[in-house]
Amino acid sequence: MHTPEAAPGAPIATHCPYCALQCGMNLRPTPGGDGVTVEERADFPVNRGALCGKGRTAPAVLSSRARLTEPLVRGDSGRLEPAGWEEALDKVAEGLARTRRTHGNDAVGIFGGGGLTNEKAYALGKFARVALWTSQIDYNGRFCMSSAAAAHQRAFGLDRGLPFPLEDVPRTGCVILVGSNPAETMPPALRFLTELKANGGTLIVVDPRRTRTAEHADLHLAPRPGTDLALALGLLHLIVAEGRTDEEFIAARTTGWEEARAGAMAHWPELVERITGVPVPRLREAADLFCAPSTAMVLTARGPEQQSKGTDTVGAWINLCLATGRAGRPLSGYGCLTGQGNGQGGREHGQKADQLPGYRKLTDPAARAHVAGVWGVEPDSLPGPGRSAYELLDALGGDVRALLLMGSNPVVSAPRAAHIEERIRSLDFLAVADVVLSETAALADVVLPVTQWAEETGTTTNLEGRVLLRRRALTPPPGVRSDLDVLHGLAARLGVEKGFPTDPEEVFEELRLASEGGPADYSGITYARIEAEQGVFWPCPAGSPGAPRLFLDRFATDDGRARFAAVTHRDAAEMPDAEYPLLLTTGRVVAQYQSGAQTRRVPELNEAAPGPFVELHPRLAARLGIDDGAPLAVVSRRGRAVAPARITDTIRADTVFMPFHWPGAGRANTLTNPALDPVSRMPEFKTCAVRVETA
Ligand SMILES: Nc1nc2c(c(=O)[nH]1)N[C@H]1C(S)=C(S)[C@@H](COP(=O)(O)OP(=O)(O)OC[C@H]3O[C@@H](n4cnc5c(=O)[nH]c(N)nc54)[C@H](O)[C@@H]3O)O[C@H]1N2
Ligand SMILES: Nc1nc2c(c(=O)[nH]1)N[C@H]1C(S)=C(S)[C@@H](COP(=O)(O)OP(=O)(O)OC[C@H]3O[C@@H](n4cnc5c(=O)[nH]c(N)nc54)[C@H](O)[C@@H]3O)O[C@H]1N2
Ligand code: SF4
Ligand SMILES: [Mo]
Repeated sequence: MHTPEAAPGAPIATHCPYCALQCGMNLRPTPGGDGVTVEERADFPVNRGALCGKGRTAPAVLSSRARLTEPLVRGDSGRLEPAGWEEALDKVAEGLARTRRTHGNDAVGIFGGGGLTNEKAYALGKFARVALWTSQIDYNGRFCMSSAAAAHQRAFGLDRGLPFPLEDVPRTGCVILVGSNPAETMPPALRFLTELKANGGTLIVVDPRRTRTAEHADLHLAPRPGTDLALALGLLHLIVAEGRTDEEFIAARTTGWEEARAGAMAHWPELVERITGVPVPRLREAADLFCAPSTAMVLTARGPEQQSKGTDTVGAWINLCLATGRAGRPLSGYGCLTGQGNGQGGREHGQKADQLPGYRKLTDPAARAHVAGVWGVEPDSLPGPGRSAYELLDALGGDVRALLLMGSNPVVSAPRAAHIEERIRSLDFLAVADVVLSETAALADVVLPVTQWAEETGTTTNLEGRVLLRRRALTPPPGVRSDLDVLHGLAARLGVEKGFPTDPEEVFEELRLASEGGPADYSGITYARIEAEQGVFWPCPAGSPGAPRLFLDRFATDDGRARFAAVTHRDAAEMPDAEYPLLLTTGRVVAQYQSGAQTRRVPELNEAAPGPFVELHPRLAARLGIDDGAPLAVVSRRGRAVAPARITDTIRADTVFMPFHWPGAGRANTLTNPALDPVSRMPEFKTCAVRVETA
């Protein structure tokens, strides 16, 4: 049973457990004293009190019957059975140590999550390097914003999703929103777009579906999935041809224009129309709307990013901003709308395969020396970079034989999921820390029940780069421990007695030191400051006020100039053919979150979104003789999924769409293609070839 932390009547100010908007909310202890209710918190500027249904119902997960409240260990019967914490932790430490002894350090893997707090992500990365000495750590953020992150690094020398606060969005002249559906994925953020329009700004939405977001647009472009790179090049072509580039800005603040320009010039409008399906007049309209005002922004999300050319695609959209002088200036620029609760902070502090805290590179000798100093180990003892998320999951049961998983549910969310599920089943040892028995946890040898959100304190960094404090509002049920406790207990059993504190603020104090001087410098941020200032924007060295707006004077590259990307269009890894004539794209609905592990436990959300479906156009349905609601099989080279048809003219006739929130027969990821972007190692969740038949 839960016990509230505050006196009855006193609300605790905190943030939502789910997406990267990290809406502010108050938690008020219930009169009976056994839980909390969510209340409006109007003072937080990002959502000003507004919440979506997931945020409003978040406490239901913690008190759900599905909530794990004691460790589970797979017994001789083959079933998961309740066990004590000492036994469970002993088993995990043994499982990991045995594999290490027999197969070497890199046979032990760790898979983390972008929902974990900064403190947890930091501790998990440190645990891999100093308690297990393994290079094999990565996390689900690789499946999320890694292409935008790579493009950011390449263009600007720094990866912070938005280089400006969301409050700047309504004040710019034009926003191109590419493959982002905030009406479903960040409802309170829709306000920034409606205010933009009320202020006289224009909104262009690029999405193969006329989404609820696209309905707000002045112009909706519906390209074929996987063709955003050509679209961006086509727009730049028109802008160059019409002499609308900002030559002064290009000369003063960028490098690489000639090659980028050549790439765009090779994509004349008629060719782009053929590739994307977007008519030339619509392209011209978009170029006009973008160039007319003196300020403009391009915002991308998973649509253009989750492609095997996601990095180049984002690069092409950044090129458009640079060529028109719409970057590094007030109220203008490129931004990526990061997804998970701590999608930004979770990509900065070392749970990524190639990374040390503070967004430092694991291959940089100075970074290794600095972080090793904070950790009290020899720089040479730190392993090198490991495999990316999909490659790590694909190696399970082969080179990597034991896995500790925290904050992800890859059985549902990984591409080519049936294969990944089979890889997970072939492990010698799997331990999962979770709040509920996710589909992946159900396969584990040991399941560790952990605290989450309202039951613990910790920081997250929202999509704006604003570091926030979530505060504990409830005493967790007995039998449940925090992820930090888990790592502390495991490290001790692996012979590392010190360096894994269980108090989040103590971990944050160490993270400050480890990040000091790095690109994502948190050294000037404290819990007290976050609370006093409604969050603090990094980079924030000691004494700094924080940095809501980046790049206004210089970009973060060595020479201070932004770098154009030399890119040209290429096809998706899999194109439609006679056998698989349609394109499948995947995404989200408002009432479910990710693999659904949490939101499928909330009755109100399940009623709103009870199961998977396949969106298809009436023309396609008529051709196939399919009625609305009839079971439909979608078949790709990876497998077959079955879900009811949802017939709608809001989707292109050559494309079908499935949300990915459910396991079982309707699992969208049974179908998806794990073709990886060569730079970001992002899988191609947004495009694969399929055929559709009656089930
Ligand atoms: N309700 C809800 N909200 C969420 C989440 C959730 O699971 N549920 N998850 C959170 C997380 S982690 C993330 S990453 C964000 C994701 O937020 P979004 O990126 O907004 O979500 P998606 O639905 O994955 O994709 C957005 C749109 O991309 C379109 N799209 C598909 N293929 C293409 C393409 O080739 N090109 C273009 N331009 N568009 C394409 C889809 O039709 C879809 O409307 O949402 C966050 N918020
Ligand atoms: N087809 C398709 N697949 C996709 C996508 C897509 O658009 N299309 N999007 C991709 C994207 S952007 C993302 S981000 C991934 C997300 O997919 P997943 O990585 O599976 O994310 P979640 O479902 O949020 O899984 C988080 C798990 O951690 C648990 N959890 C929550 N909080 C904590 C905590 O504090 N500690 C611990 N130990 N556990 C916790 C939850 O209960 C849940 O089981 O899916 C990717 N997969
Ligand atoms: S928009 Fe995101 S952060 Fe806000 S309430 Fe909904 S899920 Fe939570
Ligand atoms: Mo994500």
